[in-house]
Amino acid sequence: AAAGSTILRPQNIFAKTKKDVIRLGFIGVGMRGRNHVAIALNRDDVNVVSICDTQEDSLARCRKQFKEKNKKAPKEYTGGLDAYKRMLESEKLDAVIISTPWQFHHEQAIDSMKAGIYVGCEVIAGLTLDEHWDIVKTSEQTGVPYMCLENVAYRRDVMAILNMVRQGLFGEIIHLEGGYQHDLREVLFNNGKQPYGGGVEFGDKGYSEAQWRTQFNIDLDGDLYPTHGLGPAMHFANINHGNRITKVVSFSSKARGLSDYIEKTSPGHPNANIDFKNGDVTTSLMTCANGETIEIKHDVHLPRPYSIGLRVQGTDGIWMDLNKGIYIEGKAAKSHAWDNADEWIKKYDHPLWAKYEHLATGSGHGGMDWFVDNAFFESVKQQRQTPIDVYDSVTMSALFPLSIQSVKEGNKTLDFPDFTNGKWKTSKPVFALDDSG
Ligand code: A2G
Repeated sequence: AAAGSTILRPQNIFAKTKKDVIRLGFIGVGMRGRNHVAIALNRDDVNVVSICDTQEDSLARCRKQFKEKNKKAPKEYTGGLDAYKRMLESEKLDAVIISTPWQFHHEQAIDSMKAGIYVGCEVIAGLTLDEHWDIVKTSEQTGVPYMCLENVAYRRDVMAILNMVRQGLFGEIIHLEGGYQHDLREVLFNNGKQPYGGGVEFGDKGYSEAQWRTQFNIDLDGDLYPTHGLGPAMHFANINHGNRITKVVSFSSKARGLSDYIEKTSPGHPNANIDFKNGDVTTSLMTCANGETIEIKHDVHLPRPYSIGLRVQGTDGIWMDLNKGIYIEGKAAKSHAWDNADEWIKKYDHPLWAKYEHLATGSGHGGMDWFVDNAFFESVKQQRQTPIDVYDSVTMSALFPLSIQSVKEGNKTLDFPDFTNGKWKTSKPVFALDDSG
């Protein structure tokens, strides 16, 4: 049956009856999908009824997770890229989590929304601007919430700083920075047997992310992974909730890091001759309706320790995660000197972290993965809008196609689309303002 035609069915999301236990399915149970599976299997209010993947290796590892937790084995869907469609048709799911290669997110999310199923989708929403608009329109037409499972906004320090921003400690927000600054060389290349390093293969000869992620760095020049920086930055500036991003321009450096790495790791390997188009450092600058600027970096090809590089700056002070420094005028220990941010972060710990730390501890990325999944599951249980809604989700992701276009057109300044169609003017912030996140 054609995609989208037969999977339409009565939409349980309009039932509006709260659910004590939700029926969850997984599209993609590779490494990232299985992180989410682990969180779901720890809960009594989530019943993971089905999983879908094209690779037996991933299904086998996932199967093991259920066994180890003494949970009922999920129904498995496999056998091709369309297998997920059978899952959407056959299972009465309340929600899906999509953790597949980027090129599949858009279609899988659209089909899931058409089937009336809440979508929690890994970053990013789509490859083109049109695909981002499609997600918005389908969510609006079906009434089905779509949430980007962007986790950095739930990082403990980030939430404490958001708390401080909301309490006015930084004064009026003026400028924000962030980015994805992570040496991905051992993620993009491996020996086909292990997820990280050990060789310089990718594509058919690679394993895990190297099978698909690397090709984007060959084909596209721009910010390929904007949400870890832009997602949290958006909350500091109330983007889509009283504010919006209006313009964007991007610049990319030359691309040397990946071929240099291949040549150093495996001298003479032909992969060093590949023409990687993705510049080593891409910088995007945005302006907002309320006058703030936002700078986002993508920096994943060069040797460097990991950092998101967040900076929040207002009329009363500044925080940077890089130097763990904070300075609030009149309150800092010394003038013109950084305070250690740790004390401030402790003092302004977000109530959600204080309350749920014990449940989040041990889950991925320092616990923030628990929070993002919890927010999604709670929204499904309560049959309500997700705290990161479809507009927020596509906004943080749209820098992917926009930066590519800006770089391609000679660093042209582009209008940033208003996905909310004016609703940003009256929409109030909801993120992390109540118990469910
Ligand atoms: O590296 C990190 O875990 C990233 N997450 C994740 O998005 C992915 O790119 C991964 C590479 O395998 C964060 O930085 C929070």
